[in-house]
Amino acid sequence: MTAVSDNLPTAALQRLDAAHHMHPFTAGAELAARGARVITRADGVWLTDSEGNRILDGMAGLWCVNVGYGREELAEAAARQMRALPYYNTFFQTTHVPAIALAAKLAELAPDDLNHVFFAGSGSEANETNIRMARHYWARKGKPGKQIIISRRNAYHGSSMGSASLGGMAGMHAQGGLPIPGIVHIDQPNWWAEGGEMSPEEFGRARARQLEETIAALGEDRVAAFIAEPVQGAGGVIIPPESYWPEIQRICDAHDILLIADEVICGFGRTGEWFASQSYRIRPHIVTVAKGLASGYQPIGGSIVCDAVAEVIGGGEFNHGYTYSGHPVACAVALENLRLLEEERVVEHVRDTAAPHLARAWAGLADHPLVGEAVSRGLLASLALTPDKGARAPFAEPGAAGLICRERAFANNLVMRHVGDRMVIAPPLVITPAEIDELIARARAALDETHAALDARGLMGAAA
Ligand code: PXG
Repeated sequence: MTAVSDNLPTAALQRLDAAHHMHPFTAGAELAARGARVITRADGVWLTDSEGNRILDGMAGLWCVNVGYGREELAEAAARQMRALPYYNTFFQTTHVPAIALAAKLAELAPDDLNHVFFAGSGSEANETNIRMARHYWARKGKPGKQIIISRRNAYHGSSMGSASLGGMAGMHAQGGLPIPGIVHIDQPNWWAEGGEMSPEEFGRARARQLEETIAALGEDRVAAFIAEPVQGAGGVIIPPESYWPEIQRICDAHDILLIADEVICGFGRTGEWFASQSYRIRPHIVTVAKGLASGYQPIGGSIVCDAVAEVIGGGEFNHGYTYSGHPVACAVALENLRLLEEERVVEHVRDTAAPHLARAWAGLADHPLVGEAVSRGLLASLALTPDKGARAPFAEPGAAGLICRERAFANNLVMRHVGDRMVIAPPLVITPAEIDELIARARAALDETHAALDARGLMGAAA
């Protein structure tokens, strides 16, 4: 067989991909027929494909390349660590310098008494850890009945059995016998789609109070924890009303349950603070991290744990861990990534420059006839597509508009994702104001072309 390299023609690469590579969250046969786009290189916020197109990556890979592509420092950090110590475990009373240094750095960056880190290889693994840790915590506290974890519909917490059960994606629960026992879901704070006649603030409080009602119905002595993303990412960048998080915090404090903030997307500058828990004034017991921790240059995740929980868990043996918990190369790259974010003041760039610029420009898309709301928080932004802005109406054929819009964005060399009929972006944090303007121009072109396609196909009808 010829060596597979980017010297092969695109069609040959696509044929081999279709024959042997099973893609996540993809209808394989359909993709095989059409051929996957082959990405070969990247720099800053720009991807290059095998046909030589330059594509603006409005999604930072998969919400993770915070520091941007092409950073030599991260390649160097990986190579240095591979030469010194490519692998060692942290299980049997051993440790190593990259894991020590990264845990200490995360304790310094994370707010309040979040001073301890349990490492994992991904966000899914970290949330598996959180399920076991929260349940084990209460068992060690003499309350073994506190086992239920409350989560939300349309949440995303990962794709493994436990983490997908925490998630509230109906399509995922429909495959493979999910959810696992002991997970209960409440409704999401998505005002645009579900707020009806309520004001956003009334609605935010009402949705938060579902947590209190659910704790009461289950019994406080059966509930271990509540888990949520500060801003839902994969659910469509749902930015909660300002009233939501203060009410959730009050309820968690009042009812003696753990609060787990899943910051896999929100962490490491995405919202203009190191952690979204800081921007929303949330005081979690456990914070899930992954993605931006190493800007996607290495697979790594973890749970940042408060003193009180770490003390209880550490009082005995916690029978849990992964071969790659605290992988030295991943830790070394994460540390170097955090150094770049800090020294180049990337979080301040988001807060003071990029996010305000995006907020203004993105809000301007709300004048487009297809756009029902255009919202952002930091460098997370979304559009609700609608056939009828005034009524906040969904399309009669849900998802078609979003899919067309994603394809039109791709055709304009912009990666913009769709979640049903919401369009979302989360660009690298190093994006410049000029690049944001370019992103908006391409998004607007995609919206215009989508509108024309929907009209031509008779798809502008609202759901009855
Ligand atoms: N929590 C959150 C909040 C996430 O967004 C995970 C946990 C799981 O992380 P890992 O590293 O196991 O993938 C995520 C991941 C999408 C999409 O389509 C989003 C994610 C993953 C895959 C696809 O938006 N988020």
